[in-house]
Amino acid sequence: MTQSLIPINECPIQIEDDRTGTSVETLKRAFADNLFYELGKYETIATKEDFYMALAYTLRDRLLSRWLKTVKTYEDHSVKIVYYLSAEFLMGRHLGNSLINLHLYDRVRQAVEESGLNLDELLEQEPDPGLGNGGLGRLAACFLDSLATLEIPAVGYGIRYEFGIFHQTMQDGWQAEIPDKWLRFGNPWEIPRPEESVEVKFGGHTEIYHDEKGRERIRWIPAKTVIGIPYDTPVPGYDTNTVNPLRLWKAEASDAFNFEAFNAGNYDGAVADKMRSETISKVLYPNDNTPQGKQLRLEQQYFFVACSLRDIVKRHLRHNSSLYNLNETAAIQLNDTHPAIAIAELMRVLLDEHGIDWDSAWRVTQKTFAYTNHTLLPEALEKWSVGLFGYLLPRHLEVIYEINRRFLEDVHRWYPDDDSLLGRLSLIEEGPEKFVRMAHLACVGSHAINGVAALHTDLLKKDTLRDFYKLWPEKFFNKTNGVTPRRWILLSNPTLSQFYSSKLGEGWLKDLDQLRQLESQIDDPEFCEQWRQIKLYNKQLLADYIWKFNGVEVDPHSIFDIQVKRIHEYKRQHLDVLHIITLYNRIKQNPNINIYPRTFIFGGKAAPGYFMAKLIIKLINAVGEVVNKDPDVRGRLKVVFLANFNASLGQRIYPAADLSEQISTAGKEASGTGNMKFAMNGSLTIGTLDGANIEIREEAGFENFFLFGLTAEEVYALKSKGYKPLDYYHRNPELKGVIDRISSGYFSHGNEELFKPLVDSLMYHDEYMLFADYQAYIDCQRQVSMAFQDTQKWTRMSILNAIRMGKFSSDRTIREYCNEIWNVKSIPVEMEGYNPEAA
Ligand code: GPV
Repeated sequence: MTQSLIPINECPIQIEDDRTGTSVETLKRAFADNLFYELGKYETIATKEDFYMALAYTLRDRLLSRWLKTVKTYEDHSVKIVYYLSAEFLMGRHLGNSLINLHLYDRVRQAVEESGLNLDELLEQEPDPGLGNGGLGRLAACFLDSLATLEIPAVGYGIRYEFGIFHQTMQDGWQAEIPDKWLRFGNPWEIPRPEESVEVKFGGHTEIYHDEKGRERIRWIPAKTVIGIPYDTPVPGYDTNTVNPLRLWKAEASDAFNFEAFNAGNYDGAVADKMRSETISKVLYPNDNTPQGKQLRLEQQYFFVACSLRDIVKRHLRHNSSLYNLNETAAIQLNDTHPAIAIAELMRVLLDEHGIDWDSAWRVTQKTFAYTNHTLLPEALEKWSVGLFGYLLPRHLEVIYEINRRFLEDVHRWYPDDDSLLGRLSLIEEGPEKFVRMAHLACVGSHAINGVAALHTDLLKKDTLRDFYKLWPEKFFNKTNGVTPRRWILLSNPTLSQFYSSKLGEGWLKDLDQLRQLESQIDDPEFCEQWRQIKLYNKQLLADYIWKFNGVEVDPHSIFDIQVKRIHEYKRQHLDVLHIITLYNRIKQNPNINIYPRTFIFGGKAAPGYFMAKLIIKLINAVGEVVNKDPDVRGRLKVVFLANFNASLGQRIYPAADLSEQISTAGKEASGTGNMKFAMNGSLTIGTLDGANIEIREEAGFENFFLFGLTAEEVYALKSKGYKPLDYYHRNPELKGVIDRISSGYFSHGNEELFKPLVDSLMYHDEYMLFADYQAYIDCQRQVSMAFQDTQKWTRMSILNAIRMGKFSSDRTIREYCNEIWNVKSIPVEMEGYNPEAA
């Protein structure tokens, strides 16, 4: 008999594996073990961060078994994989989400409590990974959640920015930016994979040569090499074993390159160049809906695209002998044009590195890519100067010119009499300076083009991309956005979720349409009363937060009227301010006027270089300072700006809202997704006929939505006939009173200059037509106040909004992409004896 190393009776290994087990006892033991071995701490010297980290490792362990089984399942099946390429992923905190998706929330809470700690406090320790600006980046994160939940093989590819979106603080009512050092304490959710690093080339020139068969070929002689190192973060599905990777690339200098420079005696030069290479993944550009034509930004785009494509091609070639059938194993989705350079890069790889002929390469490329457009703002369409492009990516510029030559030749053949069409469709914008139009590249290189809400897709067809629509109507799709109910209902609003589950079971979390079954209870007073209690409770929690962080006391019985989103003129936060000042002026005129109490809550970041957006933040704070302490107001109006709006703060805010402000100029907001999060949590919307508002209104019922303002068509018509904002100012005394109040310096300690740029821009241009919509907005807000005072009516509208939002689950959106664009199927991941519920 062989002697075992550890006598069996003393063996410390438990029957239930400490890395996968999910009983409370095992979780406690694993938590303590991770604190000791991963953090090198014991209880009495550990900080809250240490405890958070130990808990994060405990969850990561439980993700790993599923993750590896997912990898194995996909390898065995050699399945078709969705590759979601995005410059931004706004994931939000991981810990709470893992607890939810692994069904471990209650048991981990118990384990943590029995360890003498508070779970909510530990959850608050996690830095919010803010690798995105706003809706576009958050959409990518919701999509990854739905992909894993629907058991679709998928990889998210992006950049591991060392600094994500800046941290916003308030200084004297102005926005101040602080760097986001989210990696300071290390990141327990990621696994670096240096063995899978890839090289990315930049600059240099191209040359012609003859290959061994005597064929003329082109090769790129680059000037510099950068290394991309992948960092993988597990993305678990809800209530499945599927765990897909989010693979983010970090840039490092190539040793080979430095070595040459060192040997040439240029040590400090080599070190400087090393830093320059690493700069590529340093920082997220903080612009939303306005591209920055900076060289570094183009370097970022090409960097992550080149790394990702190399990875995709490598994975394909493990099971296939050539790349002619790449489109059978890969569906690559371009999240806006930021990764559109992938079209030229794949062509280069197929042509130059694999010797594939142009026509075959182009066929494979078009079948592999699909493109999502996220904006109608003309100034937001990316274009790169041909000079810069050719300097950084000389071979890609050649490829783009050749794509364009062949494309325009086709167009000329199809429409021989329309010469201006060629100029409009060209991938190159002509003029004193030439530009590469990235949206045009994305359109010609993809088999599918989609907008993100019905109106947006219509306007793309009619306006922004109309010439492409004329060529290829069959390429156009609408894919109305959605958001994940796991984060945006279950995690954000546990009280409402428990209420739902007590009535319906948990099926609604994977099939949000099930909430409609609750419509049968809408006349039950008990049901409605509970609904009100839940909302009031959530409002109280937010009121506590506001007291803690802003020092402003707000009444949870007042209307919580909330606008949170990036600050942008087209989103019209300042229209909301015009309403506040209107009410304030009415009170000043007659302090005894009957005004229902309202709390106006704002949140959102301004791009650091966007002067007008920053001035809007200052105006909100300035108005708040006056209104909040004016004794005539008697607390009936409160104005609060919550600093540093991000995913985590959103989770606190959406459940507490009564009124959701979705007031963009019609035709400007592609979809909006905050609108969906509010409505799902029982807010009513005051909104224009813009983006997904239109579809929200259709689902909720017209009578349960506060609609106002010009339609996109009316905006267009009014613009064409000549819009004169000043006429509105002169004809509307209340509007005049509001503007004059701002101009007088009333909100700026007598300084008449401070808000002049904002006032002038409204009076003399008003690009976004605030004045045209002002009266309709004010009237509609009066309807809101009336409706709120009819408690039963309001409750009914709130319930109907929440339970009719099934369409806006990102699960629905992803199913549509899978069936209509990607042509992929679910592949369940089977785990023997592995049932988290039963454990
Ligand atoms: I382009 N969006 C964004 O957040 N950043 C951008 O740079 C661009 C678009 C947003 C749109 O503004 C929203 O309307 C939309 O809901 C979101 O993308 C997701 O599609």
